[in-house]
Amino acid sequence: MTEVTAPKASLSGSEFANEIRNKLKYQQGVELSSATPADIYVAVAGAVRDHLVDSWSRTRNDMVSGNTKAVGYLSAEFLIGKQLSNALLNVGLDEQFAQAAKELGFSQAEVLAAEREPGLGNGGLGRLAACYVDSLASLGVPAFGYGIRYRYGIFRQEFDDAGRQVEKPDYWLTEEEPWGHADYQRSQRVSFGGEVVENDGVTVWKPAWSVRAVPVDYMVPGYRSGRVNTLRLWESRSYDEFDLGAFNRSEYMEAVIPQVDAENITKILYPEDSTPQGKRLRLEQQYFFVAASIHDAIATFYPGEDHPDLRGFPEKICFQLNDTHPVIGIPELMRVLLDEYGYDWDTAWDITTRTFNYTCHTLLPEALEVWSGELIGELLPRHLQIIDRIDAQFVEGLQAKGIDGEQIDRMRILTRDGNPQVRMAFLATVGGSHVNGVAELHSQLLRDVTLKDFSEVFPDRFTNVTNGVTPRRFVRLANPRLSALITEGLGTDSWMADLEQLQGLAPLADDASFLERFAEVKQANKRDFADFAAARYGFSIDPNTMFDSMVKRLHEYKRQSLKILAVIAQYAAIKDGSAENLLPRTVFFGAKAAPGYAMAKLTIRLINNVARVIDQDPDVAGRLQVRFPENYNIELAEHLIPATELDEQISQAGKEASGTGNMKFALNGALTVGTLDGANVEIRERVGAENFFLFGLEVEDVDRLYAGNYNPMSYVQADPRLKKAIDLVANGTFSEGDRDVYAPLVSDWLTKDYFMAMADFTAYMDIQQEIEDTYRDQKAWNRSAILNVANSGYFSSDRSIQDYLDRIWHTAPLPENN
Ligand code: 26V
Repeated sequence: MTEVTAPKASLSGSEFANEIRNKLKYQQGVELSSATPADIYVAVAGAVRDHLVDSWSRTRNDMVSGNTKAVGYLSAEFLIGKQLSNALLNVGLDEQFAQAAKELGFSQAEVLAAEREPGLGNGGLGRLAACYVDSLASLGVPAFGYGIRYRYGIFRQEFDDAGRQVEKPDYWLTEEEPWGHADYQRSQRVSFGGEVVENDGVTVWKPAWSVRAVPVDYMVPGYRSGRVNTLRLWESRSYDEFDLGAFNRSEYMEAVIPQVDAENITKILYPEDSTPQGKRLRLEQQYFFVAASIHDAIATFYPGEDHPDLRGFPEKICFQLNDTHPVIGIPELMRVLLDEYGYDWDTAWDITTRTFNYTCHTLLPEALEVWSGELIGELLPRHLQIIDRIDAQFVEGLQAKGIDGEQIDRMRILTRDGNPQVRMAFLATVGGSHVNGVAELHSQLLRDVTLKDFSEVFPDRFTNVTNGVTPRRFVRLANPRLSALITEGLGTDSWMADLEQLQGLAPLADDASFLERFAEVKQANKRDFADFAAARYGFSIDPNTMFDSMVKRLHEYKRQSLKILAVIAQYAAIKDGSAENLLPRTVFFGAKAAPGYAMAKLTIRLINNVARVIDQDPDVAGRLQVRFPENYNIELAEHLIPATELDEQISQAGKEASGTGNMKFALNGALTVGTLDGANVEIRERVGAENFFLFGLEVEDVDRLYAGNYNPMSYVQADPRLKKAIDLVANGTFSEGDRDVYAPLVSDWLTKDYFMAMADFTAYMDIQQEIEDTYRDQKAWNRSAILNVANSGYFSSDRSIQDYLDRIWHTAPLPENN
C-alpha cells in the first residue's frame, strides 16, 4: 500500500467551516441561520468533493497516459452505502469536519444522518463490488467501477401488523444527491432489436431503437492514497424528442411513450437474488450498461483517435465480470471488434478472451443465468449470431480434444434443441482467461461440481480468490471505539491500510487490562445499539444480555428457520421449567426476502410473531428476546455488527459461496457459530478452532444424505425439543390460533427440508450449551473475541484485490509520481 498521506491535512477546522459556508451561500443560496442539517450535509459533501477533484483528474490522467493496465469492474450492483463519512476519512478531513460542524452549530451525527443510503444492490455481491472499488483506490490501482444508477434501489422493507413483509419503493433521489455527477459529454448510444443484413459480404446490424446512456460519476477516494477512481453508473435516457405530430393531435400519452420506455431501463433494481427470471427488461439492463461501458473504455483509452488499433486493448484495461450479469459483454466486445473495427474473427477472439475474467458467486444451479435464444435473438440479433459462432468453434475445439459427445452436449454454450438457451456461466468461462470462486471451498466445489466438465478440459483457468471487506468502513467508521483500542494496542493506526498488522494484538489477548478495555468497548457498543434501536424502532433491549445476530438475505439455504426453531425450543424450555440455567440473550434478525419468494416471506412472518409472543409472555421476561429491525441495510449493519457478540453463519454446508458478513463480525470481535461452509472454513482456520463454534453436517455428509433418501421426519422424532418447537408453530401459538398460516413451512420441514435444517438441529442445540458455558467465563470469551480480531486481517478486501492483481489482472498500482 502506498504511503499514508493526508492531502490538505494542513487545513484547519475553521478553514473547512469557511468552505462549507461558501458552498451553502454560493452553491445553494442558503443562509446559515436558516440552514437545516440536510443543507449542511449537501454543503459538506460539496466541500469534500472539491478536495478530491485534483486527485481525481490526476488519477485519470496517469491512468490514460501511463503504462499501467486499468481494471474495469463490471457489476450490475454496487451497494456503496452512505458516502460522506467515508469520503471525509479517506481524504483526511474527518477531524476538521468534527470541528467545523461544531463551529456551524450542528452535531456531526445530524449532518451525517441527512444522507440517504443508495440501495443499488441486493446483498453480498453488491457490497463486495463496493468494497473492491474502495480497495482498488486505496491501493492506488487505476480502475473504473461500471454499473447502473437505478432510480429505485432495493425496496424498503416494512412489517405490517401481522408481521408480514411489505415492500415500499425506495425512491432515494427525492432529496438532493450531491455525489453523482452526470457527465453528458461522455454519453454513449446503446441500440437494440432490428435485424442483421449482409451488404457485399459485410455484416451489418440494423437496430430498431436506441437509447442514450448517460454516465453519472461517483468519486471513489482511496484511503489516504492520494488516488481517486471513478464509479461510473449509467442512466438511460431517451433520444426521441416529442413526436410533434402526435402531440399536435393531442395524443400526448402516445407522444411520450418512447421516452418512457427508454427511461424504464434503469428505473429499478431487480430485488431477486437467486432464481433468475429471464425477463426482457433485465437483459436490457445488462446489455445497456455493459455496451456503454465497453465503448466508454475505448473512448477513454484512445482519446481523439478515430480508428485506434485495439490489438493492445487488453494491456489498457481488463474487465472483471461480477457474476454472469455482465457476460453479454463478451459477444458485445466481439461485435465491436468485428463490425465496428473490422478485425478478423481470430484476432477479435484473442483480444476478447484476454480482456475478460469471470467471478462466480453461487453454487445453486438454479441461480446460474440462462437466457432464451429467442429473447436474445429479438433484442440482440447480432449477438446471437456471434454466440452461435463462439459455441460452434468451442465445440470443434472440444471434438479435436477427443471429448465425448455427451460431455460436449452438457457443455454447449448455446443449446441446440427446439428451444435454444444461452448459458451465461459457460459463455463467461469460455470467453475469458480466468474463472474464480469466492472462497476456497466454493472454488473447489465449482471445479468439482458446478463447472466440472469445464475444469476437466481447462484446469488452468480455474482459481480461487477469497472475498474480503474494507476495514475502513466496517471497522474504523463503524466501530470507532474498537479502532481506537486497536491503534493504542499496536501503537499505530497504519493497520487500516495493512490489516495483517492486527496480528500484533494476539499477545494482548492475555493482557488483563487490554481484556478489560476490550470488554468495555463491546459493552459501550451494545448500549449504543440499544439506544439507537430504541430511538429508531421503539425497541426495548437489555444490553446486559448476550447479543446474538443473524443478518443476511432471507434464503432457505441460509437457514433462518433453523435459528428460529432453536429460539422456539428455548422458549418452550423456559415455559416448561427445563431451562433453569439459560443464558439471557437477545436474538437479532435482519433480512429482506425477494418479493416473490413465498417461503422466505413466511419465515419473516414467523420470526416477527415469535418475537411478539415471547415479548408478551411474562414467564420469559429478561431471559430471551427476539428483535427484528426492519429494512436491514448497510447503515444498520454498521450499527449492529460492532455490538454483536455471537454471529450466526449456519447455512447448509456447500451452499454459501463465501459470506462476507462473517468477516465483518469476526473483525469486530464477535465469535461465530457456524457450519463448515464458504469462508467460515477459512475464518476458523485462522482464528483457531477453539475460538469458533463449529457444528453440523459437512459437505460430504450432505451429499450422502441426499443420495440416501433424506427423511427429515426421522430427525424430528429423534429430538423432542425439535418436535415440540414444530408443534408450537403448527398449533397456532404464533398465529393467534390459526393453524393454517404456517402450514407450508411446517409441511416443508416434515416432508422435504431440502437444506436439512432438521438434520442439523440437535447439533445446533448442543453447541448452544458450549456457547453459554464459554460466555459465562467472560475472560475466556473476550480472549477468543480478541483472537478473532487479531487473526482476521487476512479478510481485508485489500488482500483480495492484491490477489486479483497478482494472479488474474496482472497489473499494479500507478507509480507514485508520474
Ligand atoms: C443473482 C440474480 C439473479 C437474477 C436477478 C438478479 C440477481 C441479482 C444477484 C444475484 C446474485 C446472487 C449471488 C450472490 O449474491 N452471491 C453472494 O455473493 C457474495 C459475494 O461473493 C458471497 O459472499 C455470498 O456467499 C453469495 O451468496
